[in-house]
Amino acid sequence: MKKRVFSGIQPTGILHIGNYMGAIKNWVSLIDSHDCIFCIVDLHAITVPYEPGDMQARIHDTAVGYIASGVDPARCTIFVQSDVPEHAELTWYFNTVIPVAYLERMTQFKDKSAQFHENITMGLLDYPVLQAADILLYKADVVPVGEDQAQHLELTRDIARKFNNMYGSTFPEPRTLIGSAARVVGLDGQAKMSKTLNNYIAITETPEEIGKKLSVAMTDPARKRRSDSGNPDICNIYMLHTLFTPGGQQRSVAAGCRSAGVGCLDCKKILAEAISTELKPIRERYEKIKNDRDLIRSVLDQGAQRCRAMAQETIREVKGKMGLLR
Ligand code: AQP
Repeated sequence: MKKRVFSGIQPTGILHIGNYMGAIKNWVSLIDSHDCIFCIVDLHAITVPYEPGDMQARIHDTAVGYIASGVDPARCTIFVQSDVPEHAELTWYFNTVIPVAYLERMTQFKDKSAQFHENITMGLLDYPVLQAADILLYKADVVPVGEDQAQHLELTRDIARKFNNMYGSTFPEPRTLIGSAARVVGLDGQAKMSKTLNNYIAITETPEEIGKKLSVAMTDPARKRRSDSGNPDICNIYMLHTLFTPGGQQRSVAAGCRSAGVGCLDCKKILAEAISTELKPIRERYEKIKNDRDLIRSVLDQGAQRCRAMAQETIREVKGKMGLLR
């Protein structure tokens, strides 16, 4: 039996190189060795203000982005969270085992509460419980995510443990799998690269667009003139080189920055080329399938069908243990 992998991304905008390097590339590496389930988590995306009229287009674009990035639907399961109502049902059962104080401690809740302080919803507080339900509904063994999700995964294990203690052994404690690109910083050089912060390079951007965005991106702030030597260790552009640029070229960029032999503009041009090379096949696949509504519908329908059957089985077991099954 293959171990099961579960992970997901919110349909909050076009996928960016942070999502790709932090999560999706890892997903693709597990696709043949594991039973992989990849979700488009629309119920999470409605925990902050959003435009309902855009939601279906965003779900479509996210599915296209997954497939274009190498998440081959013939070798894994892709589905939309709200197509399987059992996610919300299991969340409710978990709400009865997890103390509110655990949720109030979550860093993402604190950050998003500050960002959306005019209406901090119950859904925003409950976000990590829904995430735990996503993962445990399928009894996943491994969850590949970026570093920002590590705290939520710890909470998922807490919930599994508490449920098992209260009602008997039911859920495994899933392992967090964080890849080498644990936290890709945005082009502002400060915050995590993020769809809503608009500090990203999308996986579909052309070499020209990538070059333009990089040309105004933050570098080592202490390097003011071309003749100043720079410090690649604190430069966000160099961090991106470590993810995209081949080793030899990467080392010569770092040495050139330290000796002031390579200026920031040249360094950014090399990076733009390296990112464009990595994204080229993704962009080409994206263009090829982006209007194929039948393909996307059939992938998501098949995924929902498989997941619904698995989810119903877990819910039956949970209801039985909680004394809710007639
Ligand atoms: N900058 C990042 N570096 C590494 N990993 C990242 N991930 C996101 N940004 C980075 C990983 O991508 C997966 C899905 O993220 P999500 O869309 O569900 O939510 P998010 O983490 O909040 O991503 P965004 O882009 O920041 O979305 P918005 O702006 O809508 O909140 C996760 O595995 C995450 O770790």
